[in-house]
Amino acid sequence: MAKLEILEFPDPRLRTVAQPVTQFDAALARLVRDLFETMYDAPGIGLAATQVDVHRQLLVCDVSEDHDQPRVLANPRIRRRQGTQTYQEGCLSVPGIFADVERALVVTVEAQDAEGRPFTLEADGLLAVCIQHEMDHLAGKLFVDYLSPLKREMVRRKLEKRHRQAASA
Ligand code: GNR
Ligand code: NI
Repeated sequence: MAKLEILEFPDPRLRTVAQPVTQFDAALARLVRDLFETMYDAPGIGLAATQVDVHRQLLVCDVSEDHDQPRVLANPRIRRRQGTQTYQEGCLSVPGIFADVERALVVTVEAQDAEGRPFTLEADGLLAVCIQHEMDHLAGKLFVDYLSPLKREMVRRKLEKRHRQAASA
């Protein structure tokens, strides 16, 4: 197993649009294990392959307190959205920044598991937030994109300053 490096905003690689997963092989199984290790270690409730510079439509999540509900979604598609909810989101790629984002309350998602088996999942609450947040990553989108341009610019400056300080430390 290996912990992977997480890209941070405004790294342009986070804007890459992921390609479909086509090979459900041993390399994919290893990537899934590494995504979980990286996510649990962070700690986070979800992680998209985009965040570790792998541009495939693959995400993992686990919103349980006990880390006993791991989910793998390859090639996810939202088939139905119902209602709205607002949740204060954070992102491992935008560390230390939190902001309210409005998303669907319930999503019906079709995806494939790590072996390529198709399944349908109806998610609500935090799981629905997390899946929508991770699917945005696969499309090259970040939660700060929902903020005003001024706020997003403030976030960019703050993180770039922190990156400079980390580089010179
Ligand atoms: O760990 C995470 N917590 C979180 C909290 C509210 C809304 C979304 C998330 S996802 C985030 C991990 C992450 O950045 N995944 O891409
Ligand atoms: Ni994120």
